[in-house]
Amino acid sequence: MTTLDAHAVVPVPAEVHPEPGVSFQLRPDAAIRSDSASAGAYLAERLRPPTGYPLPLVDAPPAHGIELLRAGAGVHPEEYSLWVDAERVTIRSGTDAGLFYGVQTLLQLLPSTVEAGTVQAGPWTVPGGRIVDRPRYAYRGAMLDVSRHFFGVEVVRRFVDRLSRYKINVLHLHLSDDQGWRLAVDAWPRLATVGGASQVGGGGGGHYSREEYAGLVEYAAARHVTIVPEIDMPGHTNAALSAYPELNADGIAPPPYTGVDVGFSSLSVDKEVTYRFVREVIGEVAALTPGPYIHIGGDEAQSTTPEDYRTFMDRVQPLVTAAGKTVIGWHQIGPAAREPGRIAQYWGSSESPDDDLRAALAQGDRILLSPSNRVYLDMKYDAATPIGLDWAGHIDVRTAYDWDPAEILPAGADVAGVEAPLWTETVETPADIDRLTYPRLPAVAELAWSPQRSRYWPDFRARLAAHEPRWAHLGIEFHPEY
Ligand code: IFG
Repeated sequence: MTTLDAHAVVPVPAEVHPEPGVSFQLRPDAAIRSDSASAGAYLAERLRPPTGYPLPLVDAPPAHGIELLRAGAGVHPEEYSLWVDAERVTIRSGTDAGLFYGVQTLLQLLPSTVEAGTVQAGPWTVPGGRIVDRPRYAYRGAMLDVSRHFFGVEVVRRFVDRLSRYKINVLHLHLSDDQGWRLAVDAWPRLATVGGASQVGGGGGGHYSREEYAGLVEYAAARHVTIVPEIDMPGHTNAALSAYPELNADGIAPPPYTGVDVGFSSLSVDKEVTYRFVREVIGEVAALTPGPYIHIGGDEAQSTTPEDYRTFMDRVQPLVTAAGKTVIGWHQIGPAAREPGRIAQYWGSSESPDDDLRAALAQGDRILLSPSNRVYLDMKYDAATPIGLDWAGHIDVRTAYDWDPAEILPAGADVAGVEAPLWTETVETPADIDRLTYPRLPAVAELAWSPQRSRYWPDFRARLAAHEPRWAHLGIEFHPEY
């Protein structure tokens, strides 16, 4: 990279001001000074292995090195600036999150060998100049469906660590569905032991203990990723119904389900035990979740009459508010009474909004955009993609990238942000996750972070290609054609 504007940073920063003739080269005598202990430690942990330099954390401004300063509270809480001079790189932000994002940008300005786990030859050079950057949307998410196929904490941690490099700040965990219940609930222990014992195809399934879930929350928070847990209801509930006969209208528990159909299950709207179940589950999940949201699903409730659906949603949404959290639901929740701050997650086509979305907009919901023909990561890239589905169409990287979230909804709609779901009916291994997620998730990350005026497919495609060596160092088995 000769000058700063020749960078390959993803997401592309809002402002890049090169200073030709100036460059910074990290030397073995460099030190790090950080007003934020967590940001400083993170930067040191990322730089020491590939450089082999000691990179001590110091209290005074280093003669040569990197400074992370809590200063300059920008217009946006995640805003940061990054200055590159001959002897010093200085990152400033009003928040730890902003410093973390400045560090991600700095790491992407360094050679891709910075992602290697072993000492690499330098030089570790960054061209001079200044970057000022801030996100377009506050909610920049990915969803992992751990119900259809269960993935243990190590896989989820790796998923989080990688997406945080692209300034994604939400992981939505789809914790329950017909095929599996994945989080232990003390008041209803059979949910995990019976409801979590299988998965699509009949494999052993699994679940997170309360402690494992808390560990995931902590791991994600250290990377400024908020966990949004989803307990899908009233549909997509066969796993819960198979664990507790009393939850079923006829008092008979259905067998565990290992297929891939949807829409056949429903909680019993007219049984009081249903509402005790929902209240106690939401209470335990909320107590384990520091983030502001609980997602209650609400999609494909084809075995619940519209009247029952409204009755159910009008009774359970206040339980989320009572637990101190804000409701997120798939956009079918739109017609139901609105709880304060509610977010409707839109998963229809980007070309044709539907009545439920219009109802959500009319109620004043904030909209989280997940148009299935654009960002459903379980869609095949093309007909040759060995895994994935195609009901929403094929999604190549350009399809995932080349749209404007502001154009989907009527003017004035309140867009909370963008989220890319990865449903796992056909996703069985970590390599399957990698193949469908990379490179399309970085495309969505740029869509959610960068100004529309800075986004241009040929430029993005070139920057993306420069990330392949980074993915190779990280062991990401990415999809190679785009
Ligand atoms: N739609 C279902 C998902 C999953 C998906 C697969 C939503 C909100 C199809 N609901 O997307 O459970 O089966 O692409």
